[in-house]
Amino acid sequence: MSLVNTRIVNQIAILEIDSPPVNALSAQLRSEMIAALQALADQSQLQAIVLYCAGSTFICGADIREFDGEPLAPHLPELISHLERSTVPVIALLHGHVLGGGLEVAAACHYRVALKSTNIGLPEVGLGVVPGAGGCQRMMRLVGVTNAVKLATSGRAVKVTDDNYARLCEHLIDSQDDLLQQGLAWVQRRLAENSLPIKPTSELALDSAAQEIDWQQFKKQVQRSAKSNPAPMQLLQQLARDWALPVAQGEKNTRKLFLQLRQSDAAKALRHAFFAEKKMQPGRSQQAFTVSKVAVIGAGTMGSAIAICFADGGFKVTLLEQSQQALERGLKRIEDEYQRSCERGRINQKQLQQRLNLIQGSCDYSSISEVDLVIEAAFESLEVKKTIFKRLDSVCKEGAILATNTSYLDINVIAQATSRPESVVGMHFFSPANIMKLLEIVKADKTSDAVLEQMQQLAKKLRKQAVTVGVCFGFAANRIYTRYGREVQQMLLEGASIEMIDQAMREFGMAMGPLAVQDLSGIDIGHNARSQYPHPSYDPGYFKVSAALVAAGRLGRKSGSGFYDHSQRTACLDPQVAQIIAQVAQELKVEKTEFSLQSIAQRALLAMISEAIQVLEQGIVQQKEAIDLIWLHGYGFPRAKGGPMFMAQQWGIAQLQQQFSALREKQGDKIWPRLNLAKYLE
Ligand code: T1G
Repeated sequence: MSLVNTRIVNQIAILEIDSPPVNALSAQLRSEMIAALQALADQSQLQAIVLYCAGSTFICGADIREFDGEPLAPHLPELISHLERSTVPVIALLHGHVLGGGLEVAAACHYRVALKSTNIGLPEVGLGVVPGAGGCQRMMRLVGVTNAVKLATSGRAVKVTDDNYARLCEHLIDSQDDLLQQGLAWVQRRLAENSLPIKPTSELALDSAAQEIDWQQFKKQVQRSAKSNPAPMQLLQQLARDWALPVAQGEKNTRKLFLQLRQSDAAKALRHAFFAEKKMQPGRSQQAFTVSKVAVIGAGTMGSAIAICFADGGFKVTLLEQSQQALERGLKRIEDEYQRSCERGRINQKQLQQRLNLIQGSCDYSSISEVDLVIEAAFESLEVKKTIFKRLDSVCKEGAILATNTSYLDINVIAQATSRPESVVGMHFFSPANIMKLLEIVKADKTSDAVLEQMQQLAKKLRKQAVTVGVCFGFAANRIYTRYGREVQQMLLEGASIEMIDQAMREFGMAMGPLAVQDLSGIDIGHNARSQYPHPSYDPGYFKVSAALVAAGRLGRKSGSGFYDHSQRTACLDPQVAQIIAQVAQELKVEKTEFSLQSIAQRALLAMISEAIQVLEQGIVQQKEAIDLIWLHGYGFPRAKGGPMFMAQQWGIAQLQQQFSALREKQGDKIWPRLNLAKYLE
């Protein structure tokens, strides 16, 4: 099937691309575009060529699926050259998402006309690569060096109407108008005025302001945002070196870097994350979305952040508390959070007020009788939740969905407290709920498919990464996170120091060390949740360090001390904790192990992988991609490492088997069970 159709109207050639779903620049598309341009080169009467895409978007970029293999001819620079060297003016009509290679194609055309709703961007660094077909060099000449460098090193898309980028397009069209019709009319007008000269982008001059670029400032910004992804910094260094070169030379240098990076581990991991997110996206829904009014029970840290989530998504929210005092504390917390977002420029004052107006407080259950969805975010106690759900069941209208934000508790037991178990579901948010993207949708035994469908659609509207999980202790995310925590504490007992463990995981790329996280969230939270379940008899050291710290009143930041001493502004080590750990290790007669930063990180990852495979084997999640998305979006796992299952794939079955059996030798097969690795890893 041809992807490019050419027709000529009034001596203007319309080269229409139609390669669903997003007009990605596959080898076939590049080849057909070049053939179409070559065929047009012989048309002497031609006055212009208009490049236009059918469907929801202009070319969205290279076909990322080609990156795992060798580069396929014809290569994008060849197509770019045909466009730029055309003997008649080429005008790109832009809509949707003009990204990566798509923007490189548009920048190589002589003119651009766009719908005002169009987004433009160079997201390549987010895939661990860099623009490989002169996009940086041509954008420098079209929007200025600073703006081009910012666009390429941030990887973030901007609106085509953004003040810094509006000069990219010679003409902007209202979004509800017909792009092709209006675009052709503009071309015809300019031709009639004889004001459509050919101006190859690569021959345009660089702006004089480029001399004053503060490359050090750029470096600080990139260092802050790039985390463990090397591509942004490598691109910045490349551009700082050769921004002033002619396009051909600059493009050659950047393409060389692109070809190097596309096969890097980071690029493979980032591509894996991209496609895992696509695979986990819900299909087109057959069911109408019926949730509009929402209630949140509990105005504590989680409840108020969940209320913010919904207000951010445009939902009316009733925040219900037992006492006026608790309610006012929650509303104040929400207002403060919105003020902070405003100060950081994430929202403006008008948006702040709009969102605050969506959230109403109440202490009266009758005020939520007509809501479509309730999210309970009360104290993590089964009895408290059963009481609340019993009351919700009697107050809420028929068909209302009753969700709980519990992290660990058995939702089947909570559902039994109601007469509508088919409408009971888990919506497990991750703290801070208004920031972390992960949302675990917990399917209890009787949760209906219709309710799950509503949850999937709701997650999309809340811009959350949804993963549907089954009921077990900690569901999928906290169950694997608990296993990670257990291994960290075991390493403490075997002699690894607190600072070494946190340093090892930070250097691996986690946002924070696991023990610093414990102090932040409160050591007693996990301790109390675990105390509601029997202690595994086969694991004598199971969170014994946490138990000893809680017994000593060391709950973390909130009590002034935990794994660290928080009495000063900066957390510091406390010899008392090392004594507590040594005491517990001695009582348990734990054998000492020599650790390196690398071996600590590896052991932690092995624990995650082991538990993840058991979670898959027990059907708590259905796809292995779900495990990686849980860690990327719920716990700050470094995206440039892909996730625990991606890393397991990279290590390979043989190495994993060897590592697991060595640990099984020491700690037994209950803690390190034999696993069917071949079922989940190639
Ligand atoms: N290549 C291959 N497949 C792609 C793709 C791409 N670039 N973009 C999307 N898809 C698939 C996606 O997997 C899904 O497949 C379907 O299209 C619909 O996507 C040379 C080197 C454009 C904003 O990074 O950001 O150019 O699940 O659900 O919500 O220098 O797709 O249906 O089987 O996301 O409307 C740079 C990535 C590449 C853009 C549309 N470009 N794509 O969002 O649809 S590198 C990108 C997106 C490059 C040059 C460099 C989004 C979108 P399936 P979707 P959407």
